[in-house]
This record gives sequence, C-alpha cells and structure tokens, in this order.
Amino acid sequence: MRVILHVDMDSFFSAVEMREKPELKGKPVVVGGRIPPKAELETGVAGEKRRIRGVVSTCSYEAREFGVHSAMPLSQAYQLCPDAIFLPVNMALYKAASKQVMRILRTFADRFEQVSIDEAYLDISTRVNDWQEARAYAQRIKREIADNAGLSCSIGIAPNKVVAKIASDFEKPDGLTVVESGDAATFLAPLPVKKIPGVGPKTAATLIQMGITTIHELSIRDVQELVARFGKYGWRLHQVAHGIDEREVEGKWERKSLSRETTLDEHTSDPERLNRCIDALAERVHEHLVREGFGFKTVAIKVKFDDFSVYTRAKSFRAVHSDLATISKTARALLKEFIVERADDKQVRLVGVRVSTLGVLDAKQRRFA
Ligand code: TTP
Ligand code: MG
Repeated sequence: MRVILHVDMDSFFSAVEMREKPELKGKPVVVGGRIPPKAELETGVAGEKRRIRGVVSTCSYEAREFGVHSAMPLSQAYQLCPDAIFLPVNMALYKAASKQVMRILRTFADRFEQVSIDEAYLDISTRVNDWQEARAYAQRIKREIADNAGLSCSIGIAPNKVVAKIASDFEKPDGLTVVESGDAATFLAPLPVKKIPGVGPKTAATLIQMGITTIHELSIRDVQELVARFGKYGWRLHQVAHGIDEREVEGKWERKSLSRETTLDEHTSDPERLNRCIDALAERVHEHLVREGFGFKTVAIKVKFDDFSVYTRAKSFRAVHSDLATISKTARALLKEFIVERADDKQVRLVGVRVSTLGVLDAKQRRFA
C-alpha cells in the first residue's frame, strides 16, 4: 500500500507574522508591503499623491473574507479591506520558520520532498498499516507542528502525489482529508478543473471552451482529443482526472552514510565476541536503513585499539544492496582480514559498522529489504 501525504502550511507568511506578534491574531493581516499614511495618499508630502505599490504575497483567512488574495495589487486589497494590517515581506523570518517545519516533517517520512517554502510530500508507506492509521499519523504531525513551530497546516493523504495535493487544499485551513485507494476518481469527479495543480486560468479557460468544467467531465473525454489540444500535457490531464499519478516522492537525502558503533566493556581480541558485536551493529544499521527506505553500495568497519589507534576498512559493490546478510557478512569478512593482517596482540576497545553511498530504493526493493 502506497501512502503519500501532502502538507501545506495555512496562510504561511501571515501565520508566521501572527506567531511573532500575537496581537495580530484574529485580525485581517495582509503581507506584501506597507500602505503609506492616509494623509500622503490624499495630498502627498509635496502636494503630490503617493500611490500604493506592490502585490499581496498572502493574507490571513480573516482578510480573505473581504476578497483579498495572493497576487492581487495591494491597492485593490486596500480598497477591499482598508482596516487590515499591512506588513512588508520579511523573507528571512519565513525561511527560518520553513526550515523549522521541514525539520519536523522530515522525521515523519520514509521519503521526504520539500516542494516550496511551505509545502512538502511525505511517503509514509512503511509507517502505517491502513488509512485509519494514516489519519492518526497525520494528526500527530499536525500536533507536532502546532506545539513546536506554533503554526497550523493542512494535510492531504492519498495513494499518490497529485491526489494528496488536491486533498490538502480540500478542507483548508487546518484541514485533514483522506482519500483511500480506489476512491480517488470519486473524490475528484465534482471538483472544478482548476483544482488540478498546473491548470492555471489559461488552461481552465480552454477546457471550459471545450465544455469541460469539472474533473468528471475531463475524465470522460477521449484522451486523443486532449492530446490533440494540449500535446503531452493532455495525456497527463487524462491520467490525473482518473486519479492516476506514478511519480515517486523524490527523497533528496542529504545523508551520505549511516553508522553505528559500540565501545566494548572489556577490551578483547576474541574473534567470536567481535563477530557478535558486528552482527548486533549490522542489525541496528539495517533497521535504520529499512525505516528510511535506503540501500547502500559500500560496507565499512571501524576498529579502535586500546592504544587508541583507529583503522577503517571498506568494501564496495557495483549494485545497491539493502539486506542485513550483506552488511553482516561483509563486515565480518573485513574484520577477519583485518585481524589476520595485524597479527599482534593489541586489544580492541571499539568497533563500528557503516554503510554508505546510499541510494533510494523503489517500492518493490523496499518490500524485500
Ligand atoms: P500558498 O501555500 O499558496 O498560500 P498560503 O500558505 O499563504 O495560504 P494557504 O492556506 O491557501 O496555503 O503559498 C505559500 C506562501 O508563498 C505564501 O504564504 C506567500 C507566498 N506566495 C507569494 O508570495 N505569492 C503568491 O502569489 C503565492 C500564491 C504565494
Ligand atoms: Mg500554504
């Protein structure tokens, strides 16, 4: 079962401003720029009228009730809601908040992909057994973000990315929408085509001209007709309308290696005891690998002797491996060669096992890991 989450922060820039200045809570807040004082707007400093420049980056849900929205000229927002609090864009502040949120989200995923300052996909397939568990898992994520970052978000859960993204928007703000396998087409059917990510006003207008307003109407059109009109994108529209999306969560993982080591209570040179240690470490490394859905190409060991000299030995493979036996067998073999190689009577005080050149496994490989 593939379970993908799409997390999107609610009115992100203005929510961060409200977190910093609690007195703004519950008020219409517009982020995009300051409005010059009224006197200057009417008469100006040197008798010349000042103009309101700039566009709305985002605004609080309270301001949205007045019809204000992203990308609207600030002057228009001011006309619609003159009592709103207008704030300049403080990008450094939002970037820091984004980092804080992404750091939390990352820990909840097998694979994690940040797609903008305020949204990310999480593959949680190995972390839950059914859709009910997935819902509870998402509730935990929401709580964690609220408690530790002081922000609210909306989450969509579905068998693929595009449906998860549409679902996260479905009950905004503070939403949680679960679309189970098999329900995607039914969920999408009544929605207007502009809810499909990538369908902007131009594409939507073309579709409406073709008599297509809802995703259901899109789904029953002949795919050839869509391809004739939109090229390759027509094929994609057809797929999405049927709730199909094969794209994987692109886990851009910064980690280059994964290791575990242990300091021995009693220093030893007994190969049997060292092997037992290696096996236990290999198991812990493997457990972590499986949890994160990674494979490796290199296995290495580290040995520290009682005179504090440290040595490492490594072996690399051509293919990506992911099984426990390869880790423990290779690590044991490396240790054996190493002990033979240095036939003196130094005692070992620490051993470590490391895997590196990590690669993301696909779903099938993961099942066999
Ligand atoms: P969005 O997620 O599109 O909007 P949002 O988080 O403000 O509101 P929602 O609850 O509907 O998700 O965009 C994230 C941030 O990106 C937003 O807070 C401000 C910025 N942004 C702009 O600067 N200009 C824009 O036109 C849009 C759409 C967003
Ligand atoms: Mg958002």
